[in-house]
Amino acid sequence: MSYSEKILSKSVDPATQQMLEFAEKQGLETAWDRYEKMLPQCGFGELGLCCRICNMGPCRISPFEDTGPKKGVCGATADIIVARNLIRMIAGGAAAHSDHGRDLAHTLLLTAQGKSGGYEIKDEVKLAALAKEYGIKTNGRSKEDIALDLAHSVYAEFGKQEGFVQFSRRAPERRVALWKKAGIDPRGIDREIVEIMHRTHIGVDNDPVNLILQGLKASIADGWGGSCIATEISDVLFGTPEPVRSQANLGVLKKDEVNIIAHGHEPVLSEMIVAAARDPRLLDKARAAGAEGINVVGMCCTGNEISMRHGIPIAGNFLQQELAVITGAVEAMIVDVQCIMPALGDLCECFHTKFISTSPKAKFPGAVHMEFNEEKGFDIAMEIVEAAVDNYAMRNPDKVFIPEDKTDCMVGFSTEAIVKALGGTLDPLLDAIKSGAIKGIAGIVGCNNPKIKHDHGHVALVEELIKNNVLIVSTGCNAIACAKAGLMLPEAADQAGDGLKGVCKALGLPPVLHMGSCVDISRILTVCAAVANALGVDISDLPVAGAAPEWMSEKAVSIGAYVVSSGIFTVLGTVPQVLGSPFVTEILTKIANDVVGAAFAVETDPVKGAHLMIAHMDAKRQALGI
Ligand code: MSK
Repeated sequence: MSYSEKILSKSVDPATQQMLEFAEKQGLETAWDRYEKMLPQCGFGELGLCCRICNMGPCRISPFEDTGPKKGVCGATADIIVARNLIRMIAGGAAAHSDHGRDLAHTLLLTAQGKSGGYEIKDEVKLAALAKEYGIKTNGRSKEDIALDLAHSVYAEFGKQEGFVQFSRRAPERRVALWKKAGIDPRGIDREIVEIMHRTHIGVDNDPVNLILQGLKASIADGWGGSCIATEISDVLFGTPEPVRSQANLGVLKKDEVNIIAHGHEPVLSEMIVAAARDPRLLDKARAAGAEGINVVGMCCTGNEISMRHGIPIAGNFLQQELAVITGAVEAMIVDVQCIMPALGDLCECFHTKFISTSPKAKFPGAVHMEFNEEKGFDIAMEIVEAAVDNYAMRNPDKVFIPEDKTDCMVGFSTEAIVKALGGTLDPLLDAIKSGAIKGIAGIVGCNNPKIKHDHGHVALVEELIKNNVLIVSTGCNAIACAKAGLMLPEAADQAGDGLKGVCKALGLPPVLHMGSCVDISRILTVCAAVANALGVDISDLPVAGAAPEWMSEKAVSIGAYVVSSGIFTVLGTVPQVLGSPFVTEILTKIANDVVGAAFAVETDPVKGAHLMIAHMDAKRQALGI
C-alpha cells in the first residue's frame, strides 16, 4: 500500500487525512498507530471467550469444536462467559450515562436551593411539563420550589428499590406490558446496574438467558431513566435546543485566537466554559496577549451539547481528539468524563497545550487537575479559561498546522424543535410516512473505531438511507460525522430520494436531524413513543430502525440493548465480542424478536447495513398496511 493509500484507508474525512499525514511526518503517534500495534488482537477476547471474573482464571474457552477446554475452572461454559462479559459491558455503559444524569440532578438541586454558582432555570415550560409527569404541583409555586421537588424526584430514581422509572411510562402501554411480562421493567437505575455486578460474580447467575434479560433491564433503566434524566434536566437548566447554525471539523480552530477545546460529555462544565470565555476581562487579557479573541470549540458529545444550545463549532469526533492537539494551535484541552483518551497527556507534552482535567471521577496522566464543582461553577470556569489565555504566549507558531476544512451545519433538533418545525404537531410527519414520501426513520448513533475507516461507516450508511427516503435522526459521533460531510444542511435534501427531498424542502429541514449527544438518544425514544402513541401501535410496529456503524464504547452496548428492548431493529457496524457463543449470538440476532419484538444484526458494510434497515422498514410498512 502506498503512503497516500495508507492515509486514505484510515479516514474519509479530508481534515483527518491531512492531520494523519502531518502526524506521521512529525513522528507523533495516534490511536490508529496503536491499533496497528495491537494486531492481531486476542482471538479469545474478540469472541468474548476470556473470563477474568475470579482469580482461578483467567480462563479461556477454545472456540474449536474438537480441541481445547470447553469450560472454565468453575465450569462456566462459553455461553455463560460470553453472556456475563456482555452484560458487564451494559452495566458499564448504563452506569456512565446514568451518572451523567445524576450529576445533572445534583446541579438542579443546588440551583433550586440557590447554592449553585452561575446556573439558572432556563426552560420553565419544560420544568412544568416534567413536574406534571411526576405529579408535582405547579400552581402558584415558584420555579425554584418546583425544581426542588423535581430534583428530589429524579434523584430518587437512582436509588429506587421497587416500582418503576417514571420516564419509562412515556413508552406505549403495550411496550410497558411487554417489559413487565418479560421481567425487564426496571425498578430503579442503580439497582439494575448493581444487580448485573452481583449476578455476574463467580457462582451466581449461570443461565445465559437470565443474564441477558438483566442486561436488557439495566439498559432500559439507562435509556428511559438515566439518559432521559440527563437530557431533560439539561434542557431545564440550559434551555431546550432549537435549530441553530454551526460549523464542524478541525478548521474551526483559529490561527489568531486562544483556542479552547471542551471535550467529554456533561454540559454542566462546558456551559460555564462558554460563559467564561465571553467575559470582557478575559477577552481583554487575550487581546493584550496578542490574540484576536477566545475561540471555544467542542469535541465529541460536549461538542454536540454546546453546539445544539449556542451554535459553538465542533472540532471533531472521537478519533479526532489527538489530531486537534497535533494542530499545535490548542491552548487548553479541557475534559470532564467519558471518551477522553489517556494518550492526550503524552501528546500535549509535545506541544504547549494544557491538558486540564476537571472531574474528581476522571484524572489522567500528564493532566493539570483543576477540579470543578457546581457550587462555584462560573468562578472555576473563569480560572480554567484564564489558564488557557495565559498559555497563548507559549504557542510556537512554527508548529501550527490547522487544516482549512470546516463545514456549515444546522443543529439543535430537540423533540420540541422537530414538532415546532412541523407546525406544532406530528401530523405532517405521520402523513409523510403514511404516504410513503418518507419510508421510515432511522436513528444513527455511536462512536468512531479504528477498526473501520473513520467516518466511512457513518457517512456511507446515512447517504444510502436518505437516497432511499429514510429520514435520519442522529446523535453522538455520527452527528459530527454527518455535520462534517455536509448532510446537516437543508441543501443536503438534494442528495435524498424524491419523497424525502420534497418533505425537507417544504419544511426547510435537513434530511439528517442533529438530536444531540449520546444521552440524547432518549430524545429519539421520546419521538418514537410519540409516533407510536399517535398511531395507536407499539414502537416495534413502526418503520424505524437504528444503527451504530462505528461503535466502540460500553455506552454503545447499553444503547444498543435499550434500543432493541424498545422494539427497534438495530444494525451494528463493528462486530460485538459475542461470537464465541452461537447461543448468545442467536439470542441477540433472532430470539430477541420473540421477547421484545426486535433484534440486532451485524453488518460491517454500511451500504448493505442500510439495505437491511430499508428491508425492515418495508416489512413494517406492509404489516401496517401503508
Ligand atoms: S462521544 S460514546 S465516542 S458516540 Fe458520546 Fe462519541 Fe461514542 Fe463517545
